[in-house]
Amino acid sequence: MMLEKGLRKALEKKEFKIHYQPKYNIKSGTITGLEALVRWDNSEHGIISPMEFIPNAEETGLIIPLGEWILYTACAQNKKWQDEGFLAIPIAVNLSARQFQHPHFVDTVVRVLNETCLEPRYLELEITESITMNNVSDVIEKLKLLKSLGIKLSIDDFGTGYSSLSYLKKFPIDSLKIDKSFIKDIHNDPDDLTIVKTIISMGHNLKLNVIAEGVENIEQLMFLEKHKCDQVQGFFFSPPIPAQEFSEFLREAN
Ligand code: G
Ligand code: G
Ligand code: MN
Ligand code: NA
Repeated sequence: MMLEKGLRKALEKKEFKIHYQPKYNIKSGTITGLEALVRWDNSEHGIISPMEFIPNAEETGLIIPLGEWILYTACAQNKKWQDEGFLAIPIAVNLSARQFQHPHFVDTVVRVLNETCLEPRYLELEITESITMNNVSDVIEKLKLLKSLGIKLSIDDFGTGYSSLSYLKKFPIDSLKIDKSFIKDIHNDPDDLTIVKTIISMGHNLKLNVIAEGVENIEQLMFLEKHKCDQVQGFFFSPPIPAQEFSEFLREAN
């Protein structure tokens, strides 16, 4: 298949790039973390969104080497910033279900942390509800193992999957990321506001940190602050940007 061949070549040719997006504490306004988001910088087509190639990488299994490259690059970059004297904050890496399900996944994470010398508490893994499609007790075992290493865990796109409530109690997670589709009209749509308020209070009752993604304007930010959301992320603050530019955010935070 053409895309698959293209993706393999792109890995060899090092055409993948990682962009970084800051996360902020809503009360203090300080930077509390960042998320790594992959892009394909293709010589012919320019920047290609992961939405266009991650599904194919999952189907073909290429997500295993690509995912490892992303994990390694994100951890190495975070360690580099720490070594340069910037504020130490966790870097969040998105995981595909297939990557998480791979039998060597935990070993890979441990090896990457060792190779990059990044302390586990400065790595956060963002999983989606789709990982629960597989054997749930296996999933819990793996999550517990990662958690015991000191790695942070969060559920991404929260509210868009299914069976979200039963496993919230069973999974050793730290944070819930409210999906951006609920944030979009939070200031106009009473249903969305109800959903967001409910997720925040449920998260807090379960002692979880709650973060809103896709914050694009001040109205959304004010609603989230009023309803005690812990953290925010979105275009209002910054889109995902290259490492070089991100250093400027860290410089300001120091
Ligand atoms: O940043 P952007 O809007 O282009 O991301 C689109 C989608 O691709 C999102 O669902 C995001 O979670 C996913 N994505 C971005 N980077 C990665 C990655 O490194 N690994 C995986 N598995 N998904 C990613
Ligand atoms: O699935 P995940 O939540 O990891 O994907 C995050 C996606 O959302 C990325 O593609 C990222 O580029 C995008 N994103 C980040 N901030 C905003 C925002 O404020 N608005 C919108 N529409 N997308 C955003
Ligand atoms: Mn994410
Ligand atoms: Na998301």
